[in-house]
Amino acid sequence: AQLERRLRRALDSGAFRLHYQPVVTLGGAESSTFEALLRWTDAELGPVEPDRFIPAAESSGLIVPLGHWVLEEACRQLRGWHDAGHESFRVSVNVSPLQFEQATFVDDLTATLERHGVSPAALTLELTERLIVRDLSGAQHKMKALRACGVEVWIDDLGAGQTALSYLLRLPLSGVKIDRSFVQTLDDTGTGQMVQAMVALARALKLGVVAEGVETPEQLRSMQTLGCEQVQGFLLGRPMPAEAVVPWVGGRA
Ligand code: G
Ligand code: G
Ligand code: MN
Ligand code: NA
Repeated sequence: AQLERRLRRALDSGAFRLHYQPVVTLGGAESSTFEALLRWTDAELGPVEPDRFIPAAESSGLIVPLGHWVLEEACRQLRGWHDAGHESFRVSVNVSPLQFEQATFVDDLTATLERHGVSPAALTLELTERLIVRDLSGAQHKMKALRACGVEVWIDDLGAGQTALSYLLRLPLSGVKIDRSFVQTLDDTGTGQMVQAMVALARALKLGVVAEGVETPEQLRSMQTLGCEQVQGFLLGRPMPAEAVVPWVGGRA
């Protein structure tokens, strides 16, 4: 409850920030998609981990206004990058089930995009399996509307939860992000085959694939060998403040 009060105050006082982590396409194409990640430094508590405050924001319902702020801020930032000549930059935003389940979610999102003059094609939403399990038909309905307006939807943390694989067939998805636990246990028996199977499934469904949590050159080589076309992780780029993104891209060119 105390954390909740602090969260509410942080939201009112503009204490949240977004950091951006690059999603890198292997073998060529310039990297221009960045995952937006919430950061919060409380005056007394210091930096608070999202793994701690997001569950608190979810259980209190604060995740709804906080999630609105995240989308607003991501669109504002996209507009800034596009205006500065980085028209290819895209942002991927994590959306909590409670926020996605709001009846006005799709309308609010399209209004935010319009207000900032940002193309829907510049935005990806990352949804977790939890959401689909809760309300498959509601998720289908909203995802169809999002796809129709040009916003991509990806499944985050694939393999970490309880998705029935059949759900992947029934949703208008653009891609899947393989949970970092797979990348981090590649030496275990069967993990490589599991990743290969997820990649094959994604290919068959014409979905993109991102391997998350790549921290070492060995992991990068393995994921490449297993057929992952895109990777994300500390080895390639840590989450960074917005102002570090353009220099980061420049440093790779
Ligand atoms: O950035 P970090 O790895 O510490 O994030 C921890 C968790 O918090 C991840 O599961 C991530 O998806 C989640 N998270 C980070 N930013 C956001 C956000 O803006 N909205 C939601 N709903 N979750 C987020
Ligand atoms: O659940 P989600 O995939 O959205 O979580 C994203 C979180 O993963 C971010 O908070 C980010 O800080 C973290 N992350 C990104 N790359 C790595 C990595 O290479 N290793 C670890 N341990 N965490 C990572
Ligand atoms: Mn994510
Ligand atoms: Na993830």
